[in-house]
Amino acid sequence: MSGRLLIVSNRLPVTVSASEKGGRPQVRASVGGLATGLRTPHEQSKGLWLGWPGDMSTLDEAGRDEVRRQLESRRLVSVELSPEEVTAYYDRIANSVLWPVCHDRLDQLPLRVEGWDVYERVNARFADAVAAVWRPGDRVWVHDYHLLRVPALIRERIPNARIGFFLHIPFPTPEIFFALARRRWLVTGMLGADLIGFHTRRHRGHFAAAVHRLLGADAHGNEFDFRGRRVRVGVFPMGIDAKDFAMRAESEAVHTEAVRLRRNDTGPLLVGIDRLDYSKGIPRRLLAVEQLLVKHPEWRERIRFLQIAVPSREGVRAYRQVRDEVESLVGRINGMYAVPTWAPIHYVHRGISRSLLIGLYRAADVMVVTPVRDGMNLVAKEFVAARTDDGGVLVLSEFAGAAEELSEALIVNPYDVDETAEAMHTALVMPPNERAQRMRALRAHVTTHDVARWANEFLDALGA
Ligand code: GDG
Repeated sequence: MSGRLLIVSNRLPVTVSASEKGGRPQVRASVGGLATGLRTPHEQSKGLWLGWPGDMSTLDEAGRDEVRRQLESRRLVSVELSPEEVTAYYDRIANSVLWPVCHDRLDQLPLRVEGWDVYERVNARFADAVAAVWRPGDRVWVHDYHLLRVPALIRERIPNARIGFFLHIPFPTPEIFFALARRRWLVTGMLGADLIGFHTRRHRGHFAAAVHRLLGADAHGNEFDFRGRRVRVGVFPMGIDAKDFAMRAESEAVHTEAVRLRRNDTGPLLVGIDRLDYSKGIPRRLLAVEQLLVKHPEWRERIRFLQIAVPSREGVRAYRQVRDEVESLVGRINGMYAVPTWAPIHYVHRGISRSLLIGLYRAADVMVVTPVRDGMNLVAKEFVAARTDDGGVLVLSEFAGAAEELSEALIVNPYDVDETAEAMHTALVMPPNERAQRMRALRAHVTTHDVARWANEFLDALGA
């Protein structure tokens, strides 16, 4: 494929850390799914990646210049935002309005929504940055809910640009999406693209229905005629770098972690790993652990449930509330069932290292992934990729995008606490041959449908 790829995402795939004593600031590559998945297309096309480098307000002018130089050497273009812009565009609109609506949580909407003007201004800044570097033949790939207006804003500046857009979170049913005062404007923003991608058929269907009802445009197959252009909508379930997870899972460092986590093999280990977000279903998951102890008392003083809850978006009130809720449930359940030598729930409110993360995937007897709504959920796929030993059982919510693909998991309705508890029990007593059979089928899927394939399929479709 000729031409460069211009990737546009809210965050650049790096973390900038200010040095303490006026030395040089450090720019380090991030390890997130998007950063990993797009690294190869970014390298191969000799293209550019445009995004916000993170807060640089603690750096002086020399430090900022140094960061810009380091970014340039990686072909990264920074879109710098003021702290006020970040508060309005990122905290208030993206994370406090778009995120809850796309995860079916109208109850989390602020009573008064303010900041759309800043959202538009920041999206225009991203579009300007693209227009400043775009050359004929380039393809542009815009990512996620922070940048819903960017495709149309690029289209205004470069009418013949080839633009792709991918939504990493769910597109909700129109009944919920229509709660947004700016619904038509947002959808029109996305329709500036030539190709719009979703993780699942369901999200694509919701989007097509919303477009039809808001704009009267009908999908012909997977295409719309919109303002004299053809806009295609497609399903591209994102994968992970499965080979890398498998390789690390067999490394010495991970093995050591896994052994340490199993301690003296005290009993079965159930694990949950999530950003501490109300979409991830952690409170009901804790109730399911409690229910497991009530309905199957034989597990008391035997199982351990370890929940890693990575701090997230702590500036947003709803996130402080879910944290309080989780911590009070952990306290209540442990208070009720713990004995001096054992507690059912281990709760860690902190990010962990990658080797501990993969060590946990390896040590878990049961991985519990029960979001009440999730675009895809990469943790479920990473767990599967790491289980080259064919061990472990995945309990997976039907409301994670991943459930459309991972049908050999034990699929549960996370709102049904009793059912989730029963699935945990089934997982704990599953015969080894059934466990291995399910895991092999899951791993075959995750390995063949990896993140490189995801990026290639999207870019092939965009190029077509
Ligand atoms: C959004 C959508 C969609 C987690 N804790 C630690 C850690 N992680 C890594 C995991 C995984 C990633 O973070 C989380 O990805 P998810 O997909 O599970 O969830 P979101 O952050 O909500 O992502 C989601 C995704 O975008 C991609 O489109 O799947 O539905 O919500 O890679 O491994 N990594 C380390 N320490 C931790 O403590 N090192």
